[in-house]
Amino acid sequence: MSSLDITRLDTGSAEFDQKLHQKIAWDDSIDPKVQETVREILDAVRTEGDAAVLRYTASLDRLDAASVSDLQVSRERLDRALDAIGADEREALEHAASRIRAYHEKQRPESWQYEEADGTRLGQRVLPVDRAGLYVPGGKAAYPSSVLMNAIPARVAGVSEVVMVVPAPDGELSDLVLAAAVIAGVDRIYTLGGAQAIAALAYGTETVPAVDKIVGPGNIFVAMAKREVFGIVGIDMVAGPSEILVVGDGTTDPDWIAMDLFSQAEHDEQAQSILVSPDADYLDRVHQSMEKLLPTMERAEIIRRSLEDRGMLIKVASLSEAADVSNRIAPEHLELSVADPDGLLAEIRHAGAIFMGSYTAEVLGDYCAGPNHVLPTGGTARFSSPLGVYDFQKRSSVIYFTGEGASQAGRTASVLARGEGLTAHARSAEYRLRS
Ligand code: HSO
Ligand code: ZN
Repeated sequence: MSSLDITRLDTGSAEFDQKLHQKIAWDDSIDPKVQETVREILDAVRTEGDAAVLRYTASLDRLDAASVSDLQVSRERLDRALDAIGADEREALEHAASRIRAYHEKQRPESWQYEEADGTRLGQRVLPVDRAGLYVPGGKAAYPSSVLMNAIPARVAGVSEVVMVVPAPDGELSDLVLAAAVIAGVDRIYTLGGAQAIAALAYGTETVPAVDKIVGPGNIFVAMAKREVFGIVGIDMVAGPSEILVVGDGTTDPDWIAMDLFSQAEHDEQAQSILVSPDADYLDRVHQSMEKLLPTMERAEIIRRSLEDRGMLIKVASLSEAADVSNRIAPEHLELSVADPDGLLAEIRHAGAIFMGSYTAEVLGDYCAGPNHVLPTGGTARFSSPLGVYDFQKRSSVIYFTGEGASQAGRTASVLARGEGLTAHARSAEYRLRS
């Protein structure tokens, strides 16, 4: 049995606060070298368009093309991808897509309007952005599930065109990613990656259309490029490492909890997995399960590093205190693996997604429950929400005054305008007053 050195904390101990803080913190400082490189690339694509995109794609992805339109994935290639994947994979993608679609349909906000006695009408109109860009990482971080999670809400929102970019280093493309894109209803795909792809989507080039919003995960260059173009276009978020916090009262099989913690840890070494329980014995039993199961994992080394660097087993005095600890962390994923999850839910204030009871493992939410798996990380669940239909829409206020209404409101506007020393404002209102 290989020993696993995972941090044990007790909320009753004097150094609990400080140790918790240390473990939660992660380095999100901006590397000036990355920023400089990214700014150079953004600038080149903004001023030179396709030519710069082709140059960076040749040098960084070793992918030569005569024109950017040659980098658009053809209909035949997409059909080949659909044929190449297994029937079970195709069915699973379709099943997941339909559940994700059904859930997101419920999110569609309605436009509204109300009328006052004098005929004044006030409303809010909700409309989709015209075009959305979806970044999909290449290589081992290319998750077909993320293609579904990002593209489907855009489609449900009514976005007219969804453009996807995915790097194809040396021409290599994942059939599952392409199949997911077709099933999710992506309109066109370019094999582009890195900051140059983000630049193309943000500024537009002769070939790649400029989009209004860019979503999707990526490496530090992509994350930095998204930060830099924010303001010219909207972005979803700049995500940190993924996290899970499990609250366990001892009712769930320790092997199940161990594997739930592993499922987050296997994403990458910086991912964070935390178990909180009022039962010290249970923490021991889950720890033993982890030691037993770790050698059976394909990604054992990543899991070990993640758990030893950032993992925690926290002993609390009660389930209420577990809720307090969770609220302080505001985890991306929270499993309430307890006998009465509904009772405990009432005490939870901040979490990206909440998984209720022993059977509801995070993995179900990662793939096919229906809710989005793009969630606020690093404690940002205190003020932000899962990716959703609303991220691909914007609101306009609609205001209609009758003569009567304008006369009433105009008096107020005129007084306030004169108070601000803005005479044109005041007179614009006063012209419309009825004596
Ligand atoms: N747990 C990840 C999503 C994911 N898991 C994709 C597997 N594939 C972040 O929520
Ligand atoms: Zn996952």
